[in-house]
Amino acid sequence: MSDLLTLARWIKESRYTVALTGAGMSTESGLPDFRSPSGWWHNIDPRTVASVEALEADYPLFHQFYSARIRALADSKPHRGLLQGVATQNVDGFHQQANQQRVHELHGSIRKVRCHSCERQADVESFLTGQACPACAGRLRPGVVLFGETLPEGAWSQALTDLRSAELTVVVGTSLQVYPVAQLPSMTPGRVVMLNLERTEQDERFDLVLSGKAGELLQQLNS
Ligand code: BV8
Repeated sequence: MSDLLTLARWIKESRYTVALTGAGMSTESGLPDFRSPSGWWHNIDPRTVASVEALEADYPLFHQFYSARIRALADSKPHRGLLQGVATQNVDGFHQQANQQRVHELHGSIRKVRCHSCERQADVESFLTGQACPACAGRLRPGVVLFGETLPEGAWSQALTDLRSAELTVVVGTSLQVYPVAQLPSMTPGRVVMLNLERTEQDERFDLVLSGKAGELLQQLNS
């Protein structure tokens, strides 16, 4: 039986299926991932733009990087998956746009902006136009989890709850290089299937590894 048919059978058998997704889930929607040759930081250390240190030491570079990320959203739209509950590292909001229920945003959202100093919410346009916080003149920033910051507690505990009760977890489009999310596939008692373009260091652990484009494979499973 082909691997795709095996996965289709496992999905049918599973009473609780969860997906753990990464940037590869959005490349077919038009957004680059991070670590592929055309990714946002193929040739750079992400900590130089996506960390608290970067925000504090070189705000113009930080601002330029995240403005480009926010602008890229306008040219992209989600493709539909077949998944029931999703723990995602993605900050693009595409799972919700595709009407997915129970989405746990483990790395926050780039569609929300807040002040880095007083945490007051601001609108995305204020960030894009380079304004300071209207309340305290602090630096505005997107609501993503930068390197060195902790993950949102609610999203993390809900993702853990889902994974611990999952009979099947499908890991989609992630290099699994960023912690603590990279540990999640080992925290579920159920079957774990990896669906990715490239091999990852954790491939040996999975019950099944499917190589290919997420959008195409999920489409085939849907049909
Ligand atoms: C923290 C900002 C506690 C947001 C991002 C343990 C060991 C070692 C290091 C650490 C550790 N624990 C913590 C760390 C440090 C650090 C870390 O993980 N470092 C790594 C790099 C070594 N982690 C942290 O700092 C985390 N915080 O642990 O807090 C703490 C705090 C202080 C002090 C002590 C403890 C915070 C992590 C925050 C990460 N934020 N960026 C943004 O700008 O978006 S990371 C960035 O990577 C994105 O957020 C993204 O979501 C994430 C994961 O990337 P992927 O989604 O996997 O993307 P990637 O490009 O890598 O892979 C895509 C894959 O898809 C590829 O394999 C490709 O082949 C495939 N693909 C492409 N197209 C398709 C496809 N597959 C299928 N179909 C396709 N069409």
